[in-house]
Amino acid sequence: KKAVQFNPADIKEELLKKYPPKVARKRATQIMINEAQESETPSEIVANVRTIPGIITMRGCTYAGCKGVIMGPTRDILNITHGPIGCGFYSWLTRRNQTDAGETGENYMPYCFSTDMQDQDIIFGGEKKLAAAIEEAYDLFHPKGICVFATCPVGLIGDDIHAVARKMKAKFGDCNVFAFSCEGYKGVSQSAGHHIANNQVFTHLVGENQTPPAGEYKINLLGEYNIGGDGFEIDRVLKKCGITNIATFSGNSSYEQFASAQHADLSAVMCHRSINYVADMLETKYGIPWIKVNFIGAGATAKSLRKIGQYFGDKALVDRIEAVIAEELPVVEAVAADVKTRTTGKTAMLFVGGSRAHHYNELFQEMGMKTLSAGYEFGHRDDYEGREVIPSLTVDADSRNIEEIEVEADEKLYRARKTPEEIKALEDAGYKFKHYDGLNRDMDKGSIIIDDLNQYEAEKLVELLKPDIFCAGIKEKFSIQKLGVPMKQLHSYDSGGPYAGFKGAVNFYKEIDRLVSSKVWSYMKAPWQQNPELTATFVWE
Ligand code: CFN
Ligand code: HCA
Repeated sequence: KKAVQFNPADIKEELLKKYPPKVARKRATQIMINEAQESETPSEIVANVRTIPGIITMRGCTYAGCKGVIMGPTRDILNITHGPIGCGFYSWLTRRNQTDAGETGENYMPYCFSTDMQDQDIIFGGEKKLAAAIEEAYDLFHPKGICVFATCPVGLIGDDIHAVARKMKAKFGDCNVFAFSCEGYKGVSQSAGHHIANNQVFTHLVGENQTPPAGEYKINLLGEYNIGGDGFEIDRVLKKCGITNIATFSGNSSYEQFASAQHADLSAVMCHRSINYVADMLETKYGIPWIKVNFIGAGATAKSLRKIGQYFGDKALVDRIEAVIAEELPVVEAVAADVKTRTTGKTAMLFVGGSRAHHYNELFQEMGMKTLSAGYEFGHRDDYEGREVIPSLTVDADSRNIEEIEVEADEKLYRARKTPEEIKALEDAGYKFKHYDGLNRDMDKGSIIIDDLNQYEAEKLVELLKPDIFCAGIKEKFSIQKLGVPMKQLHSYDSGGPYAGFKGAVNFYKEIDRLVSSKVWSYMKAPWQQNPELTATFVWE
């Protein structure tokens, strides 16, 4: 099958056609025909803004970003959701973050802790119930840390979760209890939850352990969550190279890892979107610089290892990294050469949270595939356009409106249209420069980049461009498959993984080859193929 030829401007128009004019105008600012090449200024996109009411977004909430994403994968901190049971239950392991209990055997991942708020707690307040839940958890497990997460009703009724946490911490003496005001409705997406989690974990935990861990070439791996075992594969490769990973934020992480993060010499940032705040705070407070890495894709993995080697500049390390790459890469390349005979020229669409659309684009390129359209659920402008300036983001997210903080931070961050004079002024004011490419740079000219894609537009895009594979999340999975197009979850990896590192690349090539080469999807008839006239009519009686 040949790649579809299309005029991106027509596609954009088609996507917007059904909307009322005001909605179409707003959505138009979030759909961009890509122009960005090395020498060009990236096209402008509006991102990190509220979803228009009535649109069925793919986004999640602030609680999900804080509890589910950042703190959830930590194995020996006991996470209590203060709220109705659904919030705790649905953020419990659906993301497929893997854990290995390690030597201590301490692992709370198999448990789901919640205060299970009821009507009477909403009416009379839930603080006493929360204190009792913390006490019960402490008595049963004696963990090093207990974290408390607010859900929507907690903010609405005004329970002071921080006061409860402080009281319980003082009472126990040997357990660090702290809370997150991550009510689901705050901010515009998961992203605000990341920010809140970053600030609290940095304030209450990082730096607690004064004893430097043993090992050479110490790094922190930021923004890696061990989905489908990705972190295990990255750790295998790092270890083989002789690089010591002090703390992963936060796949299979432990309390001690967070507490020791300030002892690292370098932070390697995998998912910039979710953890850039910690990276900046480690740099500002402890002088630990950060670099962007990407372990999705064999080429990207090799490049990232070399980048780490270059930072330390030590010949022994650089040689070892080269030896590891020389040993690992040929196996991967042999599989790539085989699958490429079937995958070259096939097309993909990638719509994932805040960094995977970018990272997986590289993996598809390694298979000779073309990404027709991609975007983030909740990326900010710097994730699209790249980033050049780093301000200090050490702000107390609980003392101010998180939306205000986000807007302010974004204004300083995004790189695109700053004049050389503006950049110089920022430099003079003490901001350090760092180059970090956004999604635009990696996408072909003429591809379509869409922020906060919704269910309607997803189906329309598939109908118009008929990609060979569509990648997104569980909410999109079945509607896309019903259109006769294979769908791969790039959040939870369905039941697969790891896809990171060298071994992960092999897994991914094989999985995608299977999906795009399968005949089964062609037997599905999409509604418009069966009956082009089919429409639904709403009759107002
Ligand atoms: S593991 Fe990460 S890589 S942390 Fe983030 S922005 Fe989510 S949970 Mo889903 S898969 Fe996704 Fe990224 Fe970073 Fe995952 S693309 S939406 S909040 N994400
Ligand atoms: C979240 C988590 C999620 C959801 C994935 C999906 C994940 O945003 O709350 O929609 O399939 O990766 O588990 O992004």
